Amino acid sequence: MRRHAPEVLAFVMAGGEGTRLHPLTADRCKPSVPFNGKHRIVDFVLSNLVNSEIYSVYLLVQYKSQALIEHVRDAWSMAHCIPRHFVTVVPPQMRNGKEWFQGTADAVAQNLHLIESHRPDLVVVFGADHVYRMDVRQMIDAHLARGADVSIATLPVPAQQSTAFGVVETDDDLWVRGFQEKPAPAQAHRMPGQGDRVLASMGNYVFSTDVLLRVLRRAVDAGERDFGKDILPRLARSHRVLAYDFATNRIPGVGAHEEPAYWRDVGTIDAYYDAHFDTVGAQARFRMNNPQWPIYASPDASESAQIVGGDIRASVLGSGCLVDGASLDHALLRRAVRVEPDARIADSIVMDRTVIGRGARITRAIIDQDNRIPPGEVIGGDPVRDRQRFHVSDSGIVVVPRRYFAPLAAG
Ligand code: ADQ
Repeated sequence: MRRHAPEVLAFVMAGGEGTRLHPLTADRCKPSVPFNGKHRIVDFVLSNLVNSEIYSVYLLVQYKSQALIEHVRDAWSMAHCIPRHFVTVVPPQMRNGKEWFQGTADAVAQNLHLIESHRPDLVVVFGADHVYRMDVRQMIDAHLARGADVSIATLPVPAQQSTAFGVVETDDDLWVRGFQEKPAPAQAHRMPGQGDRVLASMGNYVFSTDVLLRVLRRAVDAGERDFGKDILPRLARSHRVLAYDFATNRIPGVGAHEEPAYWRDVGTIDAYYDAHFDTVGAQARFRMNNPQWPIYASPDASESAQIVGGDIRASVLGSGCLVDGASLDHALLRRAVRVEPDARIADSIVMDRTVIGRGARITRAIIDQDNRIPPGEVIGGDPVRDRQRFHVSDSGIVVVPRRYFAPLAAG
């Protein structure tokens, strides 16, 4: 039981360009990329913070942030009458010179005045491109109980994935002895006795405020710009840096069961696609719906989905969808998608307001929003043909950009 809840200020790092999610990030930043039937990726971190009773949240944005700003306005405006309850978007304001945020640490360093004016006990700095549930209070409790200066949320991943993560080396008590940012697998520090696995940073940090202020003031002078590349490798040698074991984080589940720990970086097309299908099915690895730990989305005034007829298996239909005599097998349709007779969608994600024309075949594809797929069109299933028109991921997922097939004019 927590006795005195510390004052916590959160920074959510939402400025990532998301080049590996291209073309989904052609005109929106990574955190505002849609996810599942009605969410955007940023909703996971924001829900985790708010469900953890952390209500003072600054969202640091940069690239192509218009969609994200509108989403935060629609989905995350918290009661104005309660002091210190806010999710506020902070654009780069060039307070330390004529430059945008040059990296994650620089983004926070350019906003030190916000920390100074709030005077919290702790500052949490969390990434915005992960699908997960996490009770941040449990990490904070570990940070305080162990007397850490900094805590890094961690979990084991296969060593071949080391180039995508910060790799943490700890002693037996989880004190961090070394930090390598995205090392090659051959150089990555292996977890003792854990097979060929490394301990990965989840990009979520808890800082004691005075430590963070000192570190970032020095970083500005030393030209250090990134937590993963510059700050954490240095702090691992000089400060009490704790690895927080994400596997110990407990989330109440549906019914009597605890929710199994799940975390996924969705920074690539393949990881993004796979994470969607982890949410589908009666035994889904990750359930979007957990009333004990909701993942909030923007309010939705559209009507319920309607199935006129068809053959439908293991699929998700967002509100306002209309399926008329089509076949859906592992199809994830977001809001107001219309599927016309004899169309077939398999192992695919279709985003808002898209129309799948009569008899079209969509296989292992992501169709971004506002497309009108012509009758009889075939997308997916033939990498050579698909590559001539579209981006195709390493594992063969075809991505059709927004408005590639222009929608008909209204009326
Ligand atoms: P990456 O996710 O590859 O690795 P990065 O691209 O810096 O690192 O993104 C981290 C977060 O910060 C993302 O949410 C991104 O949107 C945001 N961001 C990036 N640049 C920003 C900027 N200039 N301004 C504001 N926000 C910005 C990081 C860590 C690794 C860790 C992985 C876990 O560096 O050590 O293992 O996250 O996914």
